[in-house]
Amino acid sequence: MELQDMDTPKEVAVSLVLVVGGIGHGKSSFINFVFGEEKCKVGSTWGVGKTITKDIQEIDYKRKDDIITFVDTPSLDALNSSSKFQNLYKTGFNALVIVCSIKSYPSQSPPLFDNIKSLFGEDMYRYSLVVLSFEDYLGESTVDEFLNANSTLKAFLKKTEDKYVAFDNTLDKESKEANEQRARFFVYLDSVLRNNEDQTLKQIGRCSLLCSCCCKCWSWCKCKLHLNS
Ligand SMILES: Nc1nc2c(ncn2[C@@H]2O[C@H](COP(=O)(O)OP(=O)(O)OP(=O)(O)O)[C@@H](O)[C@H]2O)c(=O)[nH]1
Ligand SMILES: [Mg+2]
Repeated sequence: MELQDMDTPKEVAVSLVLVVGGIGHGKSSFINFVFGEEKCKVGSTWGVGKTITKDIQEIDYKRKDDIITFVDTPSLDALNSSSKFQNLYKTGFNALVIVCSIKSYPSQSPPLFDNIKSLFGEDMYRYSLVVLSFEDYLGESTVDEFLNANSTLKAFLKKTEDKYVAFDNTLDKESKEANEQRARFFVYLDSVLRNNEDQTLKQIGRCSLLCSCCCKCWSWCKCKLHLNS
């Protein structure tokens, strides 16, 4: 090894992973579970529409060769008006973890997926993986049976190439089952990160000139030449 290599600190890759989902679907609990300790505030506001997480919170998960920065989020409405979120979105996310509660589905979740899609656009699928939280609510049923009974959700998951993992946030965090659950999640997360390499899910600005490509499809300019940024 050259002396120069020893002096230069190794550059560590940092991936920004946004965790989104409905109020009370277990976003913060999921992050705590991954870390194995309480990093984010958790609480029950079942049915009253109030979010416990008031603004976004970034927490670094250090691995041997890289760092994953998980971003906990409040409700989607609050998220959209958060300047911290808007700044991160301009930088771009390496992955999107959508937390969808088995307990609340289907009463809330179809509009939830529509809202997420309208916030992030069609590009989101290749960055997305879904955590089906509250797996403990399945009781004697299997995840496959649950998905077969919920075709809208099944169709959504198909668009992510079936990147989903059922998750029980109430498992003993030290147990063998908990480690297996974490490992399953990281297999999917790493596959999303690998597939996108240097690309990120980022906000595309509005075209200020209404150039020819906007006029053709009447949508946001994707030529990146005329962005307000
Ligand atoms: N039984 C069960 N309870 C869960 C699970 N995940 C979360 N909870 C509980 O659900 C409630 C809401 O969890 P949070 O993690 O605060 O949910 P959140 O999505 O972060 O909620 P907001 O920040 O309010 O949007 C808490 O009482 C958790 O203990 C799960 O997998 N199973
Ligand atoms: Mg929360």
